[in-house]
Order: sequence, then C-alpha cells, then structure tokens
Amino acid sequence: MTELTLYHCPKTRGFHALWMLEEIGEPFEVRIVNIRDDIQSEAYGAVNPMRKVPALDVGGELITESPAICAWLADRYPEKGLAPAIDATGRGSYLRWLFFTGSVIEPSFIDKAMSRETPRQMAGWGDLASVKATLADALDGRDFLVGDKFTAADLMIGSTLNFMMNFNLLERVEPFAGYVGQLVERPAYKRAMAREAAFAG
Ligand SMILES: N[C@@H](CCC(=O)N[C@@H](CS)C(=O)NCC(=O)O)C(=O)O
Repeated sequence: MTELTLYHCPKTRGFHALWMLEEIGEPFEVRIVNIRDDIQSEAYGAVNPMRKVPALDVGGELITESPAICAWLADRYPEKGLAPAIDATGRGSYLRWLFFTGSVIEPSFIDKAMSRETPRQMAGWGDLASVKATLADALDGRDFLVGDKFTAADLMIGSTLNFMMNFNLLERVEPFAGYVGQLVERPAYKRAMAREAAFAG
C-alpha cells in the first residue's frame, strides 16, 4: 500500500501537489474529486472541511493547502533536494517564497480578477503592482528563486504564475515567461501534465 494519496481535481490548484509528487518520484495514488459535486459530500468534508483540493493523505494524516503539501513532501524526502536543509543558507528565502504564493500572489491576483482594489494598508498582500515588481526583481536574470537550484518554492511560484498567465491575469512577459518556460520543460512537470490528460480521458 502506498503511503501517499492525493485528492485532486484536474485543471485546478491540485496540480501544484500533483507536480510536486512527480518531482518526489515516490509511489502515490490519486483520488479524483469532482469539484462540482463530490467536494460537497460528507466524506470529502472529513478530508478537507474547506471543501477544496488538493489534499494529501499521508498514512492517515491529512494535509491541505498546496504550499504546506509541497513543504511537507520536500522535508519528508530530503534526498530529493527540493528544499534547503533547515540550517542551510537559503532556507529563510525558500520559506519566504513558498509562503508568498498563498498569502501574497494569490490574493493580489484575485483582486485583479474581481476588478477590485483592497486598500494596500489593509491588505496583507499589499497591491498587485508591488507583487509583480518584487517577483520581477527576484527573477530577473535567474533560473531559480533560491541559489542555483530548483526548489519547492519554484514549483509553487512557477505553477501559480503559469496559472495566472493561462487565465490572462499576468502578461506573458519577461522575466515571468522565461522563468515559467524553463520550469515547464522539467520531466516531472511533463509527467504531471500527462496524468492530467489521462484524467480528462
Ligand atoms: N488554499 C488552497 C486553495 C485550493 C483551491 O482553491 N482549490 C479549488 C480548485 S482551484 C477548489 O477546490 N475549489 C472547489 C470549491 O471551492 O468548491 C490551496 O492552495 O491549496
């Protein structure tokens, strides 16, 4: 029996965790949850009371929130080299960027999608212009956010920026386009995409 079971719906944020599992390369199972109906079932409410995908079942313990799933996997399998060690230079930057997706990038783009502006002093994420400028500065002339190695932070940020570009919420311009362009060439990304295609039948 595999230790890892991913609750996932194709073409959703569940992809972050699917890609991460492919990067890890350990056996895992996928349970498809239809976000139109299955997600409202009592059974799924016990998996994630927020009724969102993804969720990762790790031998009975349930982890939700994509960055938490990615962080847990990177730390559980340190030999895969997807996170700086806890005492290594770069660990702080890695955590900063890992948290940046859920707490800063996502809400700022949702503001844009909803054509609204949250006053920046009230918004923990500041404003979209600052978010884009901060990311552009961090990515300018670099392949990865932390040092010269791909980490789970690149996966979360790259996957999120890719979503934003696909939904026309982020312009396909440098440095974002080049950064995402090289990440989607990774074999694990392609394996995750092949699974998505198979799920879609
Ligand atoms: N904060 C969550 C967000 C997950 C999320 O928003 N999932 C969406 C799919 S993209 C979902 O499950 N929606 C179903 C619903 O709200 O009914 C994470 O980062 O994992």
